[in-house]
Amino acid sequence: MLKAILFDVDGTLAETERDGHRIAFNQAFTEAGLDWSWSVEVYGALLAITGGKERIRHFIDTYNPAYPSQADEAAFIASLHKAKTAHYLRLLANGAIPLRPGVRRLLDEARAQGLRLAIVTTTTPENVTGLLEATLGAESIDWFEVIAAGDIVPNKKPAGDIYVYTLAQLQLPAEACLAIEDSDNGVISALEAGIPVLVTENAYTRDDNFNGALAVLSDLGEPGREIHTHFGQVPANGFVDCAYLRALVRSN
Ligand code: XBP
Ligand code: MG
Repeated sequence: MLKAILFDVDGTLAETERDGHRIAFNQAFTEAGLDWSWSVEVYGALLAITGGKERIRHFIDTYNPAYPSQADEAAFIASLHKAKTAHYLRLLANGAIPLRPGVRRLLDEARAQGLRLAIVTTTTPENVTGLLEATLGAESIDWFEVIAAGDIVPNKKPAGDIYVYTLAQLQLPAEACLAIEDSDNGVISALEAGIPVLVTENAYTRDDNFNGALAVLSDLGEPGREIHTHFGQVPANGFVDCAYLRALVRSN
């Protein structure tokens, strides 16, 4: 029986990557005097690497960009990433990033029905609270029993660590939970912890294969707004509600 919904953040709660994280990385690069600039396309390729610090390191290793050689590369990346987080938080506070369709509606319904909620993400903790504050108000931070984020576990998605950590915090078995994710990395991570997954895809993840997901939808949908079911059970009401999530978990 479904007891808790576990939400991924980036690409799932909101389309944060292209017009949020990417812009903030570029602002941090410019501020540091680097001529690096991640285009929409390059950023799409870099998304295969989760975690901002890990993404910067991967960029340095594979694209070999010019930059002043550093005695301590880890410290250099950490300071660039800290600046990036500050830029990202500013973008959020300016209202640059809305929630995806159906997110607020589903959260409201889940809370009304006593379903437990958690956030399970690779991003930095401040980015999660910043997004929640900017979109749902500061009080929404308390709607989530667990906010599992960033470096809290040794290995980021696609490793299952962050989901295993969340299950332990919630003290729930994997089968009592449903993860909502937008990417292969997220699906692999949840499945490694044994948690069933619903996918709401987006422009960056459209070509992912989502192997093992129970269903793949365009988004959570809203009454009167069309959604597409790419795979799995079609939402009977035309949008994702708690009854649909329960049916998905029962079918697992
Ligand atoms: C998103 C990520 C993160 C963000 C950047 O993962 O991979 O790296 O792009 O965040 P998820 P940081 O979809 O699991 O939330 O720069 O704070 O790491
Ligand atoms: Mg995601």
